[in-house]
Amino acid sequence: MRTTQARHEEYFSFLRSVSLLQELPEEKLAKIVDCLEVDHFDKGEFIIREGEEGNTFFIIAKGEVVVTQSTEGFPQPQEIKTLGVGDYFGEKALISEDVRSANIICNEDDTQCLVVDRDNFNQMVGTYEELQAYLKEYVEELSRSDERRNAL
Ligand code: WNU
Repeated sequence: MRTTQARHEEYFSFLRSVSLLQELPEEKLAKIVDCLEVDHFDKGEFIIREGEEGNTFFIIAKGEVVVTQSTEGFPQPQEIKTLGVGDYFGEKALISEDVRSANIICNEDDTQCLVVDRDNFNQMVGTYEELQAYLKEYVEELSRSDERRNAL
C-alpha cells in the first residue's frame, strides 16, 4: 500500500514541476498538497461546463482534456485547444468572479486532475503577488481572445 507520506512526496514533486507553481515557497506547496483532492475522469466526461458556477481550480496529473466554447455562427461549441499533464484550468471563474467561460471535456480515459477549492486557491495565489499578477494578466488575455473568436 502507498503511504500518505509517499503520496505527499509524489504530488509535491509533481506540483514543483508545474511552471505556475515553481516559485512557491516549500511550506506553501506542502499545504496545497495537504488540501488536494484527486478526481478521475473518462473520455467524453465534462469536467467543467460553460455557464455553470465554479469554485475549483484543476491541474492535470494524467491524461488530456479539450477546451471548447460556444461561438457566434456555429451550432456546436468550437474546440479551442487541448491541455495535458502539468497544464491547469478553471482559474478564470475564480479570478473574474464569473461563471465558467468554456467547457473542459476529458479526452482520454483515466484522466486525473488535482483539484484545489476556492479557499485554498486564494491562499495559494492571494498571498503571492507575482502569481496573482501573472494569472490576472493571463485571464485578461483569455477574455480578449474570446472576443476575437466571437465567443458567446
Ligand atoms: C480561452 N478562453 C476561456 C483555456 C487554462 C489556463 C490558462 C488557458 Cl492560465 P473557467 C473554463 C476554463 C477557463 C480557462 C480555460 O477554460 N481556458 C479558456 C481558454 O481561450 N477559457 N474563456 N483557454 S485553457 C487555459 C490559460 O482555465 O477557466 O473557470 O472555466 O472559466
